Amino acid sequence: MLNVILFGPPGSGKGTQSKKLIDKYQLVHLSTGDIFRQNIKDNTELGQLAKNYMSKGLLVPDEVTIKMLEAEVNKTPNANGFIFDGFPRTILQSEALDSFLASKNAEINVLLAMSVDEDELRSRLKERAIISNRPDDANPEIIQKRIDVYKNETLPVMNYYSNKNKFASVNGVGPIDEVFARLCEVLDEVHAQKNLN
Ligand code: B4P
Repeated sequence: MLNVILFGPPGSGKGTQSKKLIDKYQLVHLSTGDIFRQNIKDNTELGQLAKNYMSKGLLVPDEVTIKMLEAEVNKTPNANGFIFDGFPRTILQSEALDSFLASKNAEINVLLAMSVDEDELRSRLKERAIISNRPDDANPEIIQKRIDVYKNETLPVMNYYSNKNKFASVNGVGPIDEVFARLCEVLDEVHAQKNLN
């Protein structure tokens, strides 16, 4: 199993790159943001709750998010591995993910971060707002809130995996295919290393 956390600030390209990576490495894509948006569209109870937080640029509470993620993983017991896109976003989510995977004799192999400067993030999200119909992209104040939440609540996740020697980072700025090639270089190495052990 190859389990990868694709990590980065809002608009860094996690969703964009995940779609390409799952094809190449035959992994299951789990995007907590996509699952919340689908629930909002279907007007489920979870969707109504998530909407309250997402529309303000805040994180959905850990308890709800962790339960939802675990249920999604359990839907594909025979997966080759997962790309976790947008999860974990807090230390509590990281600890929950690690013990959940350990209960299945599995683990995170690497947290792969994409670094993108704030001006570039703001400009990407502003552009996406034109086509995405996402309320959290439409307002510059909410975009800033998401960036601030990332710095305060999500960045510590990087140190958490770095302390476990499971951290790598690539430059997330540049054409999509170039960023993809950078990610593949790291993942090929992680894959080769894993097969050696
Ligand atoms: P997410 O759905 O995870 O979305 P995101 O972080 O905003 O964007 P992403 O990084 O995936 O960017 P994308 O590829 O689309 O989160 C949304 C919200 O859901 C959160 O704010 C939170 O409220 C909630 N949520 C989700 N997970 C949660 C959790 N675990 N706990 C609690 N709450 C949670 O790229 C952005 C744009 O850039 C696109 O338009 C793309 O075309 C463009 N782009 C991508 N790569 C580019 C490149 N190399 N160059 C130029 N443009 C590029």
